[in-house]
Amino acid sequence: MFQFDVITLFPEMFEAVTESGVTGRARERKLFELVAWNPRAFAANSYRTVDDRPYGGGPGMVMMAEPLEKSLDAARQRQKSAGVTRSKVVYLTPQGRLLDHRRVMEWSALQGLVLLAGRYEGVDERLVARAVDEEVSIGDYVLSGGELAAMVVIDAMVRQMPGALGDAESASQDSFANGLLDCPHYTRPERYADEGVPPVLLSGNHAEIARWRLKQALGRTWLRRPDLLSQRTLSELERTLLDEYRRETETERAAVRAR
Ligand code: 4FV
Repeated sequence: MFQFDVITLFPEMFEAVTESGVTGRARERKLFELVAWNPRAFAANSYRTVDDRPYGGGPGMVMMAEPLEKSLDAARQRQKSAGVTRSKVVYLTPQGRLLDHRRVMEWSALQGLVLLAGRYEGVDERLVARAVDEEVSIGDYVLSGGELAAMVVIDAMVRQMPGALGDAESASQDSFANGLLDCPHYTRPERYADEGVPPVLLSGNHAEIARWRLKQALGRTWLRRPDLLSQRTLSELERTLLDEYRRETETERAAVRAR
């Protein structure tokens, strides 16, 4: 059972991943456990202070090192007593390296993760230097707290756990599992807003359908995320399919220009 511990001033927020959907079901199936630690419970004074004004002045407040370090110690101790030997402390911050599928798969090989969700302007840097293994960002924008980012990590990881997804669902079909964006999807009705469905998908020819889906995934990755293509070597078939897609796209564009 994978062990998640989160350090957060808002433990109740994590009900979003523990009480509903695929992740809620995975927790019921004991694929993972999540324990939240509130630094306020480790505050040194009766006011349960966990933040203070920034040295050097400026707006906002900074989270104090001590309540966080005590929370992290308790979380690490719990994981140890749960038999976890391979775990990491991850601080969710815009200053971190961008989260991607490769890192999710890397962490999936661990037995536990301790996720530090900050609030205010951030966390005292001395705590980060002492207790954090990795700083990770979910994107170049600023949230009001690290909780949503921590839940993004938990959701992405739980999907990779064997037994988390029903057989109808499979993480292997996910975008990025093969380093490409996903192909388009269609369902009933066969005609919607006077638009049909690509005929190959109604053909029942599974080889042709798989070929079409791979071609669409390659083409959309080429159009929308060429950076992903440059990180990947294409097979002979994939090169052929992408060339087809590019030629067809060029033909369509020329037709539009000619109108
Ligand atoms: C964030 C991100 C993020 C910064 C200040 C919390 C906020 C506040 N975390 N990816 N983007 N964190 O915006 O991970 O404390």
